[in-house]
Amino acid sequence: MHKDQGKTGAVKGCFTKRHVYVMGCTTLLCFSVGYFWNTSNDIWLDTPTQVSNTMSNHILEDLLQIELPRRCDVLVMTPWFAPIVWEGTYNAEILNEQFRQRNVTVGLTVFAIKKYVIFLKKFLETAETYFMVGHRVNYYIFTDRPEEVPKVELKEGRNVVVLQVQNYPRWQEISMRRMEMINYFSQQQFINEVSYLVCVDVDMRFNDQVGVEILSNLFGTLHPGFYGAERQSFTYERRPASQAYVPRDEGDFYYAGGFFGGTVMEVYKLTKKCHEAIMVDKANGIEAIWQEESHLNKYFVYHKPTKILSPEYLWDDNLGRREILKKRRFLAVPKNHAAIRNK
Ligand code: UD2
Repeated sequence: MHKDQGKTGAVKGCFTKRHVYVMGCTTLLCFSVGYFWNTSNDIWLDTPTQVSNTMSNHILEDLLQIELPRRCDVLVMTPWFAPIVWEGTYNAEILNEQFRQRNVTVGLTVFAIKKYVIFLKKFLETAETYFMVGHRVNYYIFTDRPEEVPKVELKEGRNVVVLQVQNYPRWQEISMRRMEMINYFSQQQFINEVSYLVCVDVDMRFNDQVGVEILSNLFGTLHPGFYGAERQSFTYERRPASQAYVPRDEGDFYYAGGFFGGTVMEVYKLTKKCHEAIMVDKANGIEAIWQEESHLNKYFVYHKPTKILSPEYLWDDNLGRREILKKRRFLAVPKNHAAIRNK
Protein backbone atom coordinates (compact mmCIF):
# COMPACT_ATOMS: atom_id res chain seq x y z
CA MET A 1 0.00 0.00 0.00
CA HIS A 2 1.87 3.07 -1.17
CA LYS A 3 0.62 6.26 0.24
CA ASP A 4 1.09 8.36 -2.86
CA GLN A 5 -0.65 6.07 -5.32
CA GLY A 6 -3.85 7.51 -6.81
CA LYS A 7 -4.63 9.53 -3.74
CA THR A 8 -6.58 12.71 -4.27
CA GLY A 9 -7.32 12.11 -7.94
CA ALA A 10 -10.05 9.61 -7.17
CA VAL A 11 -11.86 12.10 -5.00
CA LYS A 12 -11.35 15.20 -7.07
CA GLY A 13 -12.64 13.51 -10.21
CA CYS A 14 -16.00 12.71 -8.62
CA PHE A 15 -16.87 15.49 -6.20
CA THR A 16 -16.76 19.26 -5.92
CA LYS A 17 -14.72 20.85 -3.13
CA ARG A 18 -17.92 21.54 -1.21
CA HIS A 19 -18.92 17.86 -1.43
CA VAL A 20 -15.54 16.79 -0.17
CA TYR A 21 -15.73 19.27 2.69
CA VAL A 22 -19.20 18.10 3.76
CA MET A 23 -18.24 14.43 3.44
CA GLY A 24 -15.05 15.03 5.38
CA CYS A 25 -16.85 16.78 8.22
CA THR A 26 -19.55 14.09 8.35
CA THR A 27 -16.99 11.31 8.41
CA LEU A 28 -14.98 13.10 11.07
CA LEU A 29 -18.13 13.50 13.16
CA CYS A 30 -18.98 9.79 12.78
CA PHE A 31 -15.48 8.85 13.82
CA SER A 32 -15.51 11.14 16.81
CA VAL A 33 -18.84 9.75 18.02
CA GLY A 34 -17.66 6.19 17.41
CA TYR A 35 -14.37 6.87 19.12
CA PHE A 36 -15.88 8.36 22.26
CA TRP A 37 -18.56 5.69 22.35
CA ASN A 38 -15.92 3.01 22.31
CA THR A 39 -13.52 4.63 24.74
CA SER A 40 -16.30 5.24 27.23
CA ASN A 41 -16.01 1.56 28.18
CA ASP A 42 -12.41 2.06 29.16
CA ILE A 43 -11.46 -0.53 26.57
CA TRP A 44 -10.21 1.12 23.44
CA LEU A 45 -12.45 0.09 20.62
CA ASP A 46 -13.30 -3.38 21.80
CA THR A 47 -16.65 -3.63 20.10
CA PRO A 48 -16.99 -4.34 16.38
CA THR A 49 -17.93 -1.07 14.67
CA GLN A 50 -19.53 -0.14 11.43
CA VAL A 51 -17.77 2.56 9.42
CA SER A 52 -17.92 3.53 5.80
CA ASN A 53 -16.92 0.63 3.59
CA THR A 54 -16.66 2.50 0.38
CA MET A 55 -13.48 4.46 1.03
CA SER A 56 -9.96 3.16 0.71
CA ASN A 57 -7.51 4.00 3.47
CA HIS A 58 -5.79 6.60 1.30
CA ILE A 59 -8.98 8.44 0.34
CA LEU A 60 -9.97 8.47 3.97
CA GLU A 61 -6.64 9.98 4.94
CA ASP A 62 -7.17 12.73 2.37
CA LEU A 63 -10.66 13.55 3.55
CA LEU A 64 -9.72 13.70 7.19
CA GLN A 65 -6.37 15.32 6.47
CA ILE A 66 -4.71 12.86 8.79
CA GLU A 67 -2.10 10.21 8.28
CA LEU A 68 -2.81 6.82 9.77
CA PRO A 69 0.13 5.46 11.76
CA ARG A 70 2.51 3.29 9.74
CA ARG A 71 5.66 1.36 10.48
CA CYS A 72 7.99 1.14 7.49
CA ASP A 73 5.07 1.92 5.17
CA VAL A 74 2.69 -0.68 6.62
CA LEU A 75 -0.36 0.38 8.58
CA VAL A 76 -0.31 -0.18 12.33
CA MET A 77 -3.83 1.17 12.81
CA THR A 78 -6.97 0.89 10.71
CA PRO A 79 -9.13 3.86 9.69
CA TRP A 80 -11.58 2.74 12.38
CA PHE A 81 -8.80 2.88 14.98
CA ALA A 82 -8.26 -0.82 15.49
CA PRO A 83 -4.63 -1.73 16.14
CA ILE A 84 -2.74 -3.85 13.63
CA VAL A 85 -0.39 -6.04 15.65
CA TRP A 86 3.24 -6.19 14.56
CA GLU A 87 6.30 -6.93 16.64
CA GLY A 88 7.15 -3.74 18.52
CA THR A 89 3.59 -2.37 18.67
CA TYR A 90 2.67 -3.77 22.11
CA ASN A 91 4.12 -4.36 25.56
CA ALA A 92 4.00 -8.12 26.22
CA GLU A 93 4.87 -7.81 29.90
CA ILE A 94 1.99 -5.49 30.74
CA LEU A 95 -0.49 -7.41 28.61
CA ASN A 96 0.50 -10.75 30.15
CA GLU A 97 0.01 -9.33 33.64
CA GLN A 98 -3.41 -7.90 32.73
CA PHE A 99 -4.67 -11.17 31.29
CA ARG A 100 -3.18 -13.23 34.14
CA GLN A 101 -5.04 -11.09 36.64
CA ARG A 102 -8.24 -11.81 34.73
CA ASN A 103 -7.41 -15.55 34.83
CA VAL A 104 -8.38 -15.81 31.18
CA THR A 105 -8.67 -19.22 29.49
CA VAL A 106 -8.16 -19.28 25.73
CA GLY A 107 -9.69 -21.93 23.44
CA LEU A 108 -7.71 -22.88 20.34
CA THR A 109 -9.95 -24.61 17.78
CA VAL A 110 -8.35 -26.79 15.16
CA PHE A 111 -9.81 -29.31 12.70
CA ALA A 112 -8.00 -32.51 11.81
CA ILE A 113 -10.41 -34.41 9.62
CA LYS A 114 -9.38 -37.49 7.67
CA LYS A 115 -5.69 -37.42 6.69
CA TYR A 116 -5.13 -34.01 8.25
CA VAL A 117 -4.58 -35.75 11.63
CA ILE A 118 -0.96 -36.14 10.55
CA PHE A 119 -0.42 -32.42 11.20
CA LEU A 120 -1.56 -32.55 14.83
CA LYS A 121 1.67 -33.67 16.49
CA LYS A 122 3.84 -30.81 15.28
CA PHE A 123 0.96 -28.38 15.69
CA LEU A 124 0.42 -29.27 19.36
CA GLU A 125 4.09 -29.59 20.26
CA THR A 126 4.94 -26.19 18.85
CA ALA A 127 1.81 -24.66 20.42
CA GLU A 128 3.02 -25.85 23.82
CA THR A 129 6.24 -23.93 23.23
CA TYR A 130 4.83 -20.72 21.77
CA PHE A 131 1.06 -20.34 22.11
CA MET A 132 -0.24 -18.29 25.06
CA VAL A 133 2.73 -19.21 27.22
CA GLY A 134 1.87 -18.85 30.93
CA HIS A 135 -1.89 -18.76 30.30
CA ARG A 136 -4.66 -21.33 30.54
CA VAL A 137 -5.42 -23.01 27.20
CA ASN A 138 -7.96 -25.55 25.96
CA TYR A 139 -7.06 -27.16 22.65
CA TYR A 140 -10.34 -28.08 20.99
CA ILE A 141 -9.52 -30.72 18.40
CA PHE A 142 -12.34 -31.50 15.98
CA THR A 143 -11.74 -34.83 14.32
CA ASP A 144 -13.41 -37.88 12.85
CA ARG A 145 -10.44 -40.00 14.03
CA PRO A 146 -10.20 -39.52 17.82
CA GLU A 147 -8.02 -42.60 18.20
CA GLU A 148 -5.35 -40.98 16.01
CA VAL A 149 -5.00 -37.82 18.09
CA PRO A 150 -1.39 -37.92 19.35
CA LYS A 151 -0.57 -37.75 23.05
CA VAL A 152 1.47 -34.62 23.63
CA GLU A 153 2.88 -33.63 26.99
CA LEU A 154 1.06 -30.53 28.24
CA LYS A 155 2.10 -27.84 30.70
CA GLU A 156 -0.01 -26.98 33.74
CA GLY A 157 -3.34 -25.30 32.99
CA ARG A 158 -3.48 -26.66 29.46
CA ASN A 159 -5.88 -29.35 28.21
CA VAL A 160 -6.65 -31.23 25.03
CA VAL A 161 -10.39 -31.67 24.40
CA VAL A 162 -11.21 -34.03 21.53
CA LEU A 163 -14.53 -33.37 19.82
CA GLN A 164 -15.65 -36.14 17.53
CA VAL A 165 -17.36 -34.78 14.41
CA GLN A 166 -18.40 -36.11 11.04
CA ASN A 167 -16.37 -35.82 7.86
CA TYR A 168 -17.46 -34.87 4.35
CA PRO A 169 -16.31 -36.26 1.00
CA ARG A 170 -15.00 -32.95 -0.41
CA TRP A 171 -12.17 -31.00 1.26
CA GLN A 172 -13.96 -27.77 0.38
CA GLU A 173 -16.98 -28.85 2.40
CA ILE A 174 -14.79 -29.89 5.34
CA SER A 175 -13.17 -26.47 5.33
CA MET A 176 -16.51 -24.65 5.11
CA ARG A 177 -18.31 -26.79 7.71
CA ARG A 178 -15.86 -25.55 10.31
CA MET A 179 -18.10 -22.50 10.64
CA GLU A 180 -21.10 -24.66 11.52
CA MET A 181 -19.20 -26.78 14.01
CA ILE A 182 -17.47 -23.92 15.79
CA ASN A 183 -20.84 -22.22 16.00
CA TYR A 184 -22.57 -25.26 17.50
CA PHE A 185 -19.87 -25.92 20.10
CA SER A 186 -19.61 -22.22 20.99
CA GLN A 187 -23.09 -22.27 22.46
CA GLN A 188 -22.98 -25.86 23.73
CA GLN A 189 -19.60 -25.84 25.41
CA PHE A 190 -17.06 -23.09 24.72
CA ILE A 191 -19.15 -20.33 26.29
CA ASN A 192 -18.91 -22.20 29.62
CA GLU A 193 -15.20 -22.98 29.43
CA VAL A 194 -13.20 -20.18 27.78
CA SER A 195 -13.25 -16.40 27.34
CA TYR A 196 -11.70 -16.22 23.88
CA LEU A 197 -11.53 -18.48 20.86
CA VAL A 198 -8.67 -18.60 18.39
CA CYS A 199 -9.61 -20.52 15.23
CA VAL A 200 -6.78 -21.77 13.03
CA ASP A 201 -5.77 -24.24 10.31
CA VAL A 202 -3.99 -27.43 11.36
CA ASP A 203 -1.36 -27.65 8.60
CA MET A 204 0.68 -25.09 10.51
CA ARG A 205 3.39 -24.88 13.14
CA PHE A 206 4.15 -22.23 15.74
CA ASN A 207 7.59 -20.76 15.25
CA ASP A 208 7.56 -17.82 17.68
CA GLN A 209 5.44 -16.30 20.45
CA VAL A 210 1.70 -15.94 19.83
CA GLY A 211 0.33 -14.48 23.04
CA VAL A 212 -2.45 -12.41 24.56
CA GLU A 213 -1.55 -9.44 22.33
CA ILE A 214 -3.80 -11.05 19.70
CA LEU A 215 -6.88 -11.12 21.92
CA SER A 216 -9.74 -8.71 21.35
CA ASN A 217 -13.49 -8.88 20.84
CA LEU A 218 -13.12 -9.74 17.17
CA PHE A 219 -9.89 -10.21 15.30
CA GLY A 220 -8.75 -11.26 11.84
CA THR A 221 -5.37 -11.74 10.19
CA LEU A 222 -4.00 -10.03 7.08
CA HIS A 223 -3.54 -12.68 4.40
CA PRO A 224 0.20 -13.05 3.71
CA GLY A 225 -0.38 -12.78 -0.04
CA PHE A 226 -2.29 -9.47 0.14
CA TYR A 227 -1.13 -7.44 3.16
CA GLY A 228 0.46 -4.76 0.99
CA ALA A 229 -1.95 -4.99 -1.92
CA GLU A 230 -4.55 -2.55 -3.20
CA ARG A 231 -8.22 -3.32 -2.75
CA GLN A 232 -8.72 -4.06 -6.46
CA SER A 233 -6.49 -7.12 -6.26
CA PHE A 234 -8.22 -8.70 -3.26
CA THR A 235 -9.69 -12.09 -4.18
CA TYR A 236 -13.10 -11.41 -2.66
CA GLU A 237 -16.06 -13.29 -4.13
CA ARG A 238 -17.11 -11.11 -7.08
CA ARG A 239 -20.20 -12.95 -8.29
CA PRO A 240 -23.33 -11.17 -7.03
CA ALA A 241 -25.16 -14.53 -6.93
CA SER A 242 -23.10 -15.60 -3.93
CA GLN A 243 -23.82 -14.46 -0.39
CA ALA A 244 -20.09 -13.77 -0.07
CA TYR A 245 -20.20 -11.11 -2.81
CA VAL A 246 -18.22 -7.95 -2.10
CA PRO A 247 -18.60 -5.03 -4.55
CA ARG A 248 -15.39 -3.65 -6.10
CA ASP A 249 -15.58 -0.39 -4.16
CA GLU A 250 -15.91 -2.01 -0.74
CA GLY A 251 -13.61 -3.79 1.70
CA ASP A 252 -10.57 -2.73 3.65
CA PHE A 253 -8.21 -5.71 3.75
CA TYR A 254 -8.05 -9.29 2.56
CA TYR A 255 -8.13 -11.60 5.57
CA ALA A 256 -6.90 -15.20 5.82
CA GLY A 257 -9.38 -17.97 6.56
CA GLY A 258 -6.77 -19.74 8.66
CA PHE A 259 -6.56 -17.42 11.69
CA PHE A 260 -9.40 -15.47 13.26
CA GLY A 261 -11.10 -15.24 16.63
CA GLY A 262 -12.49 -13.16 19.45
CA THR A 263 -14.71 -13.57 22.46
CA VAL A 264 -16.90 -16.67 22.33
CA MET A 265 -19.91 -14.43 21.73
CA GLU A 266 -18.34 -12.64 18.75
CA VAL A 267 -17.07 -15.90 17.23
CA TYR A 268 -20.54 -17.35 17.74
CA LYS A 269 -22.07 -14.44 15.79
CA LEU A 270 -19.45 -14.60 13.04
CA THR A 271 -19.70 -18.35 12.51
CA LYS A 272 -23.50 -18.24 12.58
CA LYS A 273 -23.65 -15.60 9.87
CA CYS A 274 -21.02 -17.31 7.71
CA HIS A 275 -22.61 -20.75 8.06
CA GLU A 276 -26.05 -19.40 7.18
CA ALA A 277 -24.61 -17.66 4.11
CA ILE A 278 -22.81 -20.86 3.07
CA MET A 279 -26.11 -22.77 3.33
CA VAL A 280 -27.94 -20.19 1.19
CA ASP A 281 -25.20 -20.51 -1.44
CA LYS A 282 -25.49 -24.29 -1.30
CA ALA A 283 -29.26 -24.11 -1.86
CA ASN A 284 -28.58 -21.83 -4.85
CA GLY A 285 -25.97 -24.17 -6.31
CA ILE A 286 -23.01 -21.83 -5.84
CA GLU A 287 -19.82 -22.14 -3.77
CA ALA A 288 -17.76 -19.06 -2.95
CA ILE A 289 -14.40 -18.83 -4.69
CA TRP A 290 -12.35 -19.37 -1.52
CA GLN A 291 -15.02 -21.24 0.44
CA GLU A 292 -15.52 -19.96 4.00
CA GLU A 293 -12.58 -17.55 3.64
CA SER A 294 -14.76 -15.59 1.18
CA HIS A 295 -17.62 -15.49 3.67
CA LEU A 296 -15.28 -14.46 6.45
CA ASN A 297 -14.03 -11.59 4.31
CA LYS A 298 -17.58 -10.47 3.58
CA TYR A 299 -18.36 -10.55 7.30
CA PHE A 300 -15.35 -8.38 8.11
CA VAL A 301 -16.42 -5.79 5.54
CA TYR A 302 -19.56 -5.11 7.56
CA HIS A 303 -18.38 -6.06 11.06
CA LYS A 304 -15.03 -4.42 11.50
CA PRO A 305 -12.52 -6.41 13.56
CA THR A 306 -11.45 -4.68 16.75
CA LYS A 307 -7.89 -5.88 16.22
CA ILE A 308 -6.00 -7.09 13.17
CA LEU A 309 -3.01 -9.39 13.16
CA SER A 310 -0.14 -8.75 10.78
CA PRO A 311 1.13 -11.57 8.54
CA GLU A 312 3.67 -12.36 11.29
CA TYR A 313 0.79 -14.46 12.59
CA LEU A 314 0.26 -16.42 9.41
CA TRP A 315 3.14 -16.77 7.06
CA ASP A 316 4.19 -19.18 4.35
CA ASP A 317 7.92 -19.44 3.64
CA ASN A 318 7.05 -20.15 0.01
CA LEU A 319 6.48 -16.39 -0.17
CA GLY A 320 10.12 -15.87 0.81
CA ARG A 321 11.55 -13.89 3.71
CA ARG A 322 10.51 -10.24 3.99
CA GLU A 323 12.37 -7.43 5.71
CA ILE A 324 9.10 -6.23 7.20
CA LEU A 325 8.59 -9.47 9.15
CA LYS A 326 10.56 -9.22 12.36
CA LYS A 327 8.96 -12.49 13.45
CA ARG A 328 7.43 -15.46 11.64
CA ARG A 329 5.20 -16.71 14.42
CA PHE A 330 2.90 -19.24 12.75
CA LEU A 331 4.06 -20.95 9.59
CA ALA A 332 2.41 -23.09 6.93
CA VAL A 333 3.67 -26.67 6.85
CA PRO A 334 4.21 -27.73 3.22
CA LYS A 335 1.60 -30.25 2.16
CA ASN A 336 1.09 -32.51 -0.82
CA HIS A 337 -2.50 -31.73 -1.78
CA ALA A 338 -2.90 -34.88 -3.88
CA ALA A 339 -1.79 -37.07 -0.98
CA ILE A 340 -3.98 -35.66 1.77
CA ARG A 341 -7.03 -33.95 0.32
CA ASN A 342 -10.20 -36.05 0.07
CA LYS A 343 -8.35 -38.99 1.71
C1 UD2 B 1 -6.94 -21.71 2.85
C2 UD2 B 1 -7.14 -21.13 4.23
C3 UD2 B 1 -8.17 -21.97 4.98
C4 UD2 B 1 -9.47 -22.04 4.21
C5 UD2 B 1 -9.23 -22.53 2.78
C6 UD2 B 1 -10.48 -22.41 1.95
C7 UD2 B 1 -5.21 -20.08 5.30
C8 UD2 B 1 -3.85 -20.34 5.87
N1 UD2 B 1 -5.89 -21.17 4.94
O1 UD2 B 1 -6.28 -22.96 3.10
O2 UD2 B 1 -8.41 -21.47 6.27
O3 UD2 B 1 -10.09 -20.78 4.21
O4 UD2 B 1 -8.17 -21.78 2.14
O5 UD2 B 1 -10.22 -22.67 0.62
O6 UD2 B 1 -5.65 -18.98 5.23
N2 UD2 B 1 -9.26 -29.74 6.81
C9 UD2 B 1 -9.25 -31.03 7.35
N3 UD2 B 1 -9.38 -32.11 6.53
C10 UD2 B 1 -9.51 -31.98 5.19
C11 UD2 B 1 -9.50 -30.70 4.62
C12 UD2 B 1 -9.37 -29.58 5.45
O7 UD2 B 1 -9.13 -31.17 8.56
O8 UD2 B 1 -9.62 -33.02 4.50
C13 UD2 B 1 -9.17 -28.56 7.70
C14 UD2 B 1 -7.75 -28.40 8.22
O9 UD2 B 1 -7.81 -27.84 9.51
C15 UD2 B 1 -7.15 -27.43 7.23
C16 UD2 B 1 -8.33 -26.53 6.94
O10 UD2 B 1 -9.48 -27.39 6.97
O11 UD2 B 1 -6.02 -26.77 7.77
C17 UD2 B 1 -8.29 -25.78 5.60
O12 UD2 B 1 -8.01 -26.65 4.54
P1 UD2 B 1 -6.67 -26.53 3.72
O13 UD2 B 1 -5.56 -26.21 4.67
O14 UD2 B 1 -6.48 -27.71 2.86
O15 UD2 B 1 -7.00 -25.27 2.81
P2 UD2 B 1 -5.99 -24.19 2.17
O16 UD2 B 1 -4.58 -24.60 2.37
O17 UD2 B 1 -6.44 -23.94 0.77
